[in-house]
Amino acid sequence: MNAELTVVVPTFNERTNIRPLIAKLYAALAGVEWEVVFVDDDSPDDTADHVRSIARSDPRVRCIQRVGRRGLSSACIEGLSSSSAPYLAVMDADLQHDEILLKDMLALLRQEKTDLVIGSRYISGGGVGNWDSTRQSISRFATRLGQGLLKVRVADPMSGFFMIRNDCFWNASRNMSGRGFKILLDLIASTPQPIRIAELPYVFRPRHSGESKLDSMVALEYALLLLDKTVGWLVPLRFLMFVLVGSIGAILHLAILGVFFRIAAQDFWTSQMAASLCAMILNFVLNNFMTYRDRRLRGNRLIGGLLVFVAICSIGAFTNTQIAEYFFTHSVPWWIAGLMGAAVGSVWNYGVSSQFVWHRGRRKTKLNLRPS
Ligand SMILES: Nc1nc2c(ncn2[C@@H]2O[C@H](COP(=O)(O)OP(=O)(O)O)[C@@H](O)[C@H]2O)c(=O)[nH]1
Ligand SMILES: [Mg+2]
Repeated sequence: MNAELTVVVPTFNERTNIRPLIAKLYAALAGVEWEVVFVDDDSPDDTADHVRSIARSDPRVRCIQRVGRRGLSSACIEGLSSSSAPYLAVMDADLQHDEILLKDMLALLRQEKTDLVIGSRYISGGGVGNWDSTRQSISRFATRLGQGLLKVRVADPMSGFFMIRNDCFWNASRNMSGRGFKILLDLIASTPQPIRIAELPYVFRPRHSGESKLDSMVALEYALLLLDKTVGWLVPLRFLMFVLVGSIGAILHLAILGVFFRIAAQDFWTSQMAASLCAMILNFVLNNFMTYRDRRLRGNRLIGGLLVFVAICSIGAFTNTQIAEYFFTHSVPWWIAGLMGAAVGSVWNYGVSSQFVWHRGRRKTKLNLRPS
């Protein structure tokens, strides 16, 4: 079967929604050659196993199971990248998106006058269903921010329901940040040339079963996506986050130093060591939670990561003071000398820890050395 349409569905703990969604796709896409790819981030409820068991007898169904990674946008990108169909759709697993729209979206794309069709809650005929007024206001505010970023007018750039031509996705994919939950906004902001966009209305339905995965981090992830799309070309966003976290660490460092040295009357060396250690631990925790959220260390790897991080930062701190002292003794004003030391220390800490603490996808492979 050569699929004309691939529907990509990101999943995390959606086991109970899989069969109902597939049934709805069958009904909505009768007469179309389609396939569905579930991209699951190793859900504890074994969604991926469930999808594979269905896929064994249904060639329209595929599963990508990602281990050790989380993220709605990056999951969608991986699913979209796995398709060779000319048209690609993204929709949620929980039946909140109206699958009836898929055929109309496809019909529009087939006419070749449109590159991207969005299922929109914010045009006439669309709606957000039973959201309370706070959630509506937050969503409208976030939508306005997103619209400010885009060069084209889109009523619902935060929608998670859309269909796009395969070549348009690939044109954008290299510039996409893959952060957070707003893949559509990321996609439109990443297209090298303006694309032709249409919007079709639908009403957002209540979740079929299970729970929403979106937590308080959504706002932070969204802010990061907007930052990445505005200043990301100038300074890597991770570095900005790293420096922000480092600044929080520096404030804690000073506070603890003050407590140990002035209040607890410890000697300066002991106070400074205690303050440094606390600041490094705080920095490690915050970086693990925010800067490297997508590569977060867990369990045993957390302790090993912390030890390596402390070792790297100790070298960074030593280099920092050496450089600052060198410039200071060469008549550079104290604050410029201090900043230069801090800049070199930060770049060292960032560069080395991203390689040795939060490196990307370098896994140990078990070698089977037994002769066969
Ligand atoms: N692969 C993957 N899917 C996710 C992740 N977070 C959410 N999802 C899926 O993305 C879709 C939308 O998430 P949902 O929790 O329903 O968000 P809400 O509709 O805004 O409450 C659902 O199908 C989720 O299962 C994630 O980290 N990885
Ligand atoms: Mg949902």
